[in-house]
Amino acid sequence: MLMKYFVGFLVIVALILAGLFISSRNVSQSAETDEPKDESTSVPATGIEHIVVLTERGYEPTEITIKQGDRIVFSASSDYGRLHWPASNLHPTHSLYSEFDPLAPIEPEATWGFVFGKVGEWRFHDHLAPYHTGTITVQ
Ligand SMILES: [Cu+2]
Repeated sequence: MLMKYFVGFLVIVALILAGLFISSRNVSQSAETDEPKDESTSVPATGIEHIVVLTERGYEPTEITIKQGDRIVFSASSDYGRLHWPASNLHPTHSLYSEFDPLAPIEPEATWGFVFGKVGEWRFHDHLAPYHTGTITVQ
């Protein structure tokens, strides 16, 4: 009699595990199909990195031309000493290139890197000091 309950218990555990396995597979499959099909955003990274520094005088350089798939690392100079937040225009929504936005302030000594997958001329600003602006041209 006990054995019968034990077998029943095992069957239930097996069904739960199977259900979890199937649902986790469905989640990962739907995540894959939800990926953007836009070719401009799925371009492989080139591995080339550029540095743009925010200083008291603004971004240095203020204009930079890079290749599609290049990465730009945004940092703040030691004299700047405040939180920084590079982001796509337009302020405050950052809607022109919404992925180009760390979505949170960056610590003064920390950097934030972004791979530019979309060709275009992208104007940007510091979200916390929006009078500091620049332009990134992606070819
Ligand atoms: Cu902004």
